[in-house]
Amino acid sequence: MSESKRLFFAIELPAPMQRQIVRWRAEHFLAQAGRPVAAANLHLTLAFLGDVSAEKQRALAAMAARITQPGFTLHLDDAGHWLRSRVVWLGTRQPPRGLLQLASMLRAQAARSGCYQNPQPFHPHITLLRNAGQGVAIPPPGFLWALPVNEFVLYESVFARGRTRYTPLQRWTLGNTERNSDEV
Ligand code: 2AM
Repeated sequence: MSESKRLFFAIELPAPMQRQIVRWRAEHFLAQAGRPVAAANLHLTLAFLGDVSAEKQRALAAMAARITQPGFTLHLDDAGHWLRSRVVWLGTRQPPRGLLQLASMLRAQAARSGCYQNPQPFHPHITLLRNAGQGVAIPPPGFLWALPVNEFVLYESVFARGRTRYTPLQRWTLGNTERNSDEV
């Protein structure tokens, strides 16, 4: 039997945007505010899958390939701090319908495949800091990044030598009636 992988579907951020966000984070948060997520790991999760066998991964990929919907633009114009999970995040005040639809579809497919899905509503966010203490001040809105989203990605999460790395495994184009997916 093949080994399972820890997987999730997400929206990838282009490297220049990851760098911009990291610069903004360095300007607005003290070093002790929390543990910063590495630039290359900044992403927006659509559906977390957990530990998945190769067989289940193939089934999930086949279902993902059947999703047909247009792309959308995400406006990152909000930030917040979840005290319970100790996460400081970047997000959007008005999630586009396409984003909610995509996440809902992927989450439903994951649930049908037996991947546990958190019953909490989907809160689209990009985790900026982990282990953030109570007193972290969130910068006032006044920033905005517009991200055209034309694809979604299946990532593997690997924890090795004290670091987490997210590796894209496969990607699917949105706004395309011809179904396609690219192995990365
Ligand atoms: P987080 O950033 O809010 O912690 C890879 O770990 C991605 O999957 C992260 O974006 C993480 O969200 C998300 N994730 C990890 N465990 C999860 C879980 N049990 N339920 C939902 N999302 C999870």
